[in-house]
Amino acid sequence: PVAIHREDYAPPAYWIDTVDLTFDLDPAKTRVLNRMRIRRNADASNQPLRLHGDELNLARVLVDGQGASFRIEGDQLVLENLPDAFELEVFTTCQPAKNTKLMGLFVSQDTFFTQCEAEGFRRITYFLDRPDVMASYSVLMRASKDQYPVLLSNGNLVEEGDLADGRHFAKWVDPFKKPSYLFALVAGKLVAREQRVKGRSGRDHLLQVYVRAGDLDKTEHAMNSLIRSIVWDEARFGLSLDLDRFMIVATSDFNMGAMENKGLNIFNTKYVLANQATATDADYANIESVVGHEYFHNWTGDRVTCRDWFQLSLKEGLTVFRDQEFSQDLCAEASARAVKRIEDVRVLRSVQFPEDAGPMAHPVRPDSYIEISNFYTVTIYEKGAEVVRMMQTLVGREGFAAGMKLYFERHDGQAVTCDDFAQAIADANPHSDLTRLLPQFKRWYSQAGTPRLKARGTYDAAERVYTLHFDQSCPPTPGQSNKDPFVIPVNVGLIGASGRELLATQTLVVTQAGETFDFAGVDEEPVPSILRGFSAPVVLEFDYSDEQLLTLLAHDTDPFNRWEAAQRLGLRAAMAAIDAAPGAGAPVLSNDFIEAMRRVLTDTSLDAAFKELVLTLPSETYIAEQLETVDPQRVHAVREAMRARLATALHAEWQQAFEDNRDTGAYSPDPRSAGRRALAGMALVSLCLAARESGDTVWPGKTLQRFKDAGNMTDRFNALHALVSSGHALAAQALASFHAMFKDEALVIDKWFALQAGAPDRGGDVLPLVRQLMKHPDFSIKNPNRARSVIFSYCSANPGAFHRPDAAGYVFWSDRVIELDAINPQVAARLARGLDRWSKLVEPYRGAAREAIARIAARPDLSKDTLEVVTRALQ
Ligand code: HT7
Ligand code: ZN
Repeated sequence: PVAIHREDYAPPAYWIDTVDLTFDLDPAKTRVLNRMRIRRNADASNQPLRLHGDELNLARVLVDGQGASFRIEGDQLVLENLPDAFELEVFTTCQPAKNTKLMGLFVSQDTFFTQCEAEGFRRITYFLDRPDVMASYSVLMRASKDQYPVLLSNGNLVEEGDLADGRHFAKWVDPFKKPSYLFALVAGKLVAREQRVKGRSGRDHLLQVYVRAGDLDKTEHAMNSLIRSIVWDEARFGLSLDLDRFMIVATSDFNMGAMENKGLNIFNTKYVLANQATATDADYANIESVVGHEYFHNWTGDRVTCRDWFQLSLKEGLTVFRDQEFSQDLCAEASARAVKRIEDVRVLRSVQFPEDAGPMAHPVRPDSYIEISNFYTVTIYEKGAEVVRMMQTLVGREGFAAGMKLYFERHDGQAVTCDDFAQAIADANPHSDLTRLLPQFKRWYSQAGTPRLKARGTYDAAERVYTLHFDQSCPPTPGQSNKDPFVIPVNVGLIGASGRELLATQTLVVTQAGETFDFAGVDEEPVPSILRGFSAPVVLEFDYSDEQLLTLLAHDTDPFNRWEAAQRLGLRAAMAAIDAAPGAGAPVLSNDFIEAMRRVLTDTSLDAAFKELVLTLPSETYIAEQLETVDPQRVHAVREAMRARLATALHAEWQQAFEDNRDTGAYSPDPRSAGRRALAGMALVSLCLAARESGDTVWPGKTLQRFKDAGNMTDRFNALHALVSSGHALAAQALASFHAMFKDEALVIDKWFALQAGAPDRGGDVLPLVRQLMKHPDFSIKNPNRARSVIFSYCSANPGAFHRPDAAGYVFWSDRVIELDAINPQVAARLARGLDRWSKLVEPYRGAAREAIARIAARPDLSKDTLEVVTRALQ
């Protein structure tokens, strides 16, 4: 397969102004008639028209109503000797029922859906399937009225009616020009929750959330989230809904979370359906942020889109930033905002940082790709959002809003680049550091890798001056051996030894490889609180003493750095235990650390959600990232020992925490109640773990009772999790009753599978269990959610069970990648990322992992998705 390079971008040789599509929908063979008005691009060189296609059966091609000569070259339909402007009619068929890739037009539970981003439209019809070709669409759909009573597409319904033979039709016209990746169609037996709302300017909108008949009682939260999103975007950025009708449709077969098709968002059911009996607090929060994310794309993605797919972060990084801000702004309390920020940073550091250090590392604006689907990554999304966040830090919140306004004034209706976005933010803030440093700042877009920021401090008591010195560097990444310095906004405050804040937050802008900053009028030797709020996506190294970290944990006014201090202490303890000779007998946690955790757990001024985050030890993947070479079993054993120690040493406090937070009253997913449930759940896990060590049966019994009595899914699932993760005998009974209770709720059954596949390994028991789960009648590898709940939960989220000295986990993984690749290459390629960090492993894991990757790479007929991932892993 050939790589596509950003530098080779050229405007299209033709423009497509209008597209009139007629669909005769049939699962076995759908007929698509595509009439386009096309004109030559006067600015481009004179070339043939090359339309993209993928797995289409071509029946007819007419130019201006006449049979035309054409040829098929690979996947392209090529026409030559065309007039400057003409009508092209292409008639094709496709087979939606056989479409297991879930790209293009596919069938899920007897309903037609489309997924066109990034290159799925070419699986529906021949087209210039690239985001800079924006056209006006009209869509005529015809289908059996009985089987497909609801017919939806983008824009407005302009006509509908009955046809002969029990068929009916609907015609939709989208008032906005759009790229083909935003096209959508849905046809099936669906019902909708509806709500009419008025925008700030008084415009009426009809909002609809479409689901299958039995799921209507699970749509209230999604609808409320949509309304909150509309209100927020008007208030924060002055951006209003531009459509009369905005629809969300849920499908249980979907490769990703959701898709922002203009006016017709298609969602994975996981991010729509919720009621208190079936969804956890985390599900509620995810639904709110994904509904927000897709809605915000209406401006950042749909109204202003990407010139080419290298600019993907233009819409994704910016829209993640917007959904993160939305979720934070919905928090009534500052502490809840901080909790959200910590959660976002946790994802960035435990998933994106490893990506940036591995074989798939790429800049936020990549330079090349083989398969664009492989670049829907945490770097494009989450690191991209951090780049936008740094811009906001450098120009201020108001300045950023002004920059957004200018961006839309300049580029509404256009397909643009990351440069255009950065330029608009800078131009709206002419006196800002961002504008002064713009070319250097844009290295965040062009250089991959996570910068290291080494800081050291000196205090001159006589002069009352504290000096902070920074050195920055960035490790090499594939294709980029040397990096130039980044612009790094570093939020800093100073704390006195007794906990008094000596200096409130200031933003330092580090631009050099080495740079020094002085703080005058500092009365005592301070503890620096550096990178407050995680103001830049860097690894900060500072040689804190344990006492200094304990001071920050107890007193920092910045909640992020309070949490960070505990993470540093936990990480330090883990590293020391990993370095110590196995069986040396040294305690895995110091008394100071345990006492600090006791103080946090009993501190009545702290929110439960914050306590839960502080008491969660750094993850195994995060610990592994800090090591030169990784023995995954050692990392797992050490972390488990640390968890067990915290569980037993704080037994009385866990009991109290459970009692204090066990009852949250009538269910509401608000951050405060959710935080209390999270802490009660963590307490149960700890109490069951401690019971395992001591042989006590009281807490497992109480946990089973709580599982039975729970009034909401969060409490029920947390109790089940406590039994399963402590390996208690009562877990089997609870698991069986959970399955019986929720056998008709697919999303809950996903949780049931995931919990078991992700359970701590005891003597190698998880892999046989996973094999058994794959034989369960409810398992289907073709359904991405189900495949993720079993296979990904084991291979990508259960390192202690997956990294087996006998390599059986890796063999299982390679078998599944190969199996999935023939069904759904996008899902397979995600799974194929599971051993990205193989080269850090110690033997025998390293050699076995390499062999498993090579085994996949050696398969003939591998999709380019999976081939790109495994080839890069082996380089
Ligand atoms: N923009 C959407 C991307 C997406 C996607 C990409 C490839 C294959 C399937 C997909 N489904 C959705 C998602 C988003 O960021 O909003
Ligand atoms: Zn997105």
